Amino acid sequence: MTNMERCLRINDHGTAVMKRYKFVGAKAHWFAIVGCMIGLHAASIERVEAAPVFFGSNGYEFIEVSDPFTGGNNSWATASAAAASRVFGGANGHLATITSQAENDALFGLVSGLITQPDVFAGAWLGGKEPEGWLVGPEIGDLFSYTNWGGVEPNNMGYAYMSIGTKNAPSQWFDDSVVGLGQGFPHALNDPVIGYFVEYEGVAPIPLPSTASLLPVGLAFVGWLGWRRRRAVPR
Ligand SMILES: [Ca+2]
Ligand SMILES: [Ca+2]
Repeated sequence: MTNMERCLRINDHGTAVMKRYKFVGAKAHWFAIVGCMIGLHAASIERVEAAPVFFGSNGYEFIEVSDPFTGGNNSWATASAAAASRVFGGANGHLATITSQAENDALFGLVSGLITQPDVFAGAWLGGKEPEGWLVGPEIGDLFSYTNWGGVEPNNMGYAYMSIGTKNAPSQWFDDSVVGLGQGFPHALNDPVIGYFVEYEGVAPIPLPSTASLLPVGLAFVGWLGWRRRRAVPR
């Protein structure tokens, strides 16, 4: 729904109120709509996107890459740059850094159920590498504290990714091998990384005011215009 459509709807509800305050007629109708649209526009400036999911005060999302095994489409470096260029709530993202089981669970929760095919091994990049530890975010330079390696991992001194498919230790971590284009590049069979997790630090959600609460903005604008008109009338 566009802002204009929202305001037309709000204004229909507000007609009775406008009549009570004698703001009737076509001009008042349009003044109210303009005021409403100004209010909606002001609200939208502060609005944060709804897509990322919150865990604590951080936002998280999973980005699936189309054609992830072609060239550098989904290399760790490409994914890291893409994550850093994303903005949510005024904060730039970074490849997710996982420092607790709860954070791991929250991230896996973003994708569990997304891949419904049985026996699919898929993965999503994280912001670290073995043995260096975290390479991005506030933990940059830190060795891994919490880890969730699966089976024999880490066994390749590679970039970390989480298994997000339905087999091969879902929610556990792997480090990528040199098979295919080399370290940091996914491989359809060995390291089937199809996307990446983005984390945004310290972004509190700012809910968009309900459309009903914007009615006073429109009415206040009408009132102000009416006051100006009355003042402008020659006596
Ligand atoms: Ca983190
Ligand atoms: Ca490995």
